[in-house]
Amino acid sequence: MITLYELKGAGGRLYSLFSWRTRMALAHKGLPFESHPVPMSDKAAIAFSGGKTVPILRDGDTVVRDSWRIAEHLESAYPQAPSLFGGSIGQGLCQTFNIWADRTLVPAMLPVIVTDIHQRVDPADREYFRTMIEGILKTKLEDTLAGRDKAAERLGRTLDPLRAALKRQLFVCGESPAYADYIVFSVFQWARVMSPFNVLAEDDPVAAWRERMLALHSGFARNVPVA
Ligand SMILES: N[C@@H](CCC(=O)N[C@@H](CS)C(=O)NCC(=O)O)C(=O)O
Repeated sequence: MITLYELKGAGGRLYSLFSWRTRMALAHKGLPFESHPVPMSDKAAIAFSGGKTVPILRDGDTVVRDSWRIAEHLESAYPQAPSLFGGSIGQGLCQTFNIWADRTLVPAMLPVIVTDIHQRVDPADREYFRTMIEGILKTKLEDTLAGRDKAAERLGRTLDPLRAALKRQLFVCGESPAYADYIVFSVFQWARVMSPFNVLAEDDPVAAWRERMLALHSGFARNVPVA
């Protein structure tokens, strides 16, 4: 039995962006799992993992924390199921891409949607979330909201290379999706679950790709509570 510890938002929203990478990886491998959502401030609930963040995967007797390490675990523990990386070169390249996404794409999306996230976290997490995020962004949430249009423009520029790639191929990984697609998708699913703000224009090739991602694995990511 596989259990995924992730974040519990208001109204059953599952908003941990890193956990979406794991969710999609599990669906890709065809592995059933049980979701165990916890409030962000409840560190006692995840103390067994030795850390303070989700996702955490419990796979039989094995506990793995950190979305990248979980992807590596799934790839090596379930080699017969569809591959997440397509071999060792793909795995190395994908790790580089994972770091790029975490340091470039995630910070570009955060100021665009953060005030909406704050309104939709578990009510018990409101103050915890505000303090944490204002510390990271070094601004009050209200000031971040005032700068949203500029942040959305910055996000648009950050997406440029991705947009160019998705004009040439259907998925980040080429003809069919794999883990690098799930890395990027997690950022858009985070936005979709927590924010009504339109982060992509309808005619954007990235929007068409997002639709393809939502259709995967029998609409696995489409059919969840959203903003
Ligand atoms: N590098 C980690 C990042 C995990 C992470 O930051 N998770 C967030 C939720 S998406 C979290 O648990 N934050 C809790 C906190 O900062 O208190 C991964 O890829 O799993």
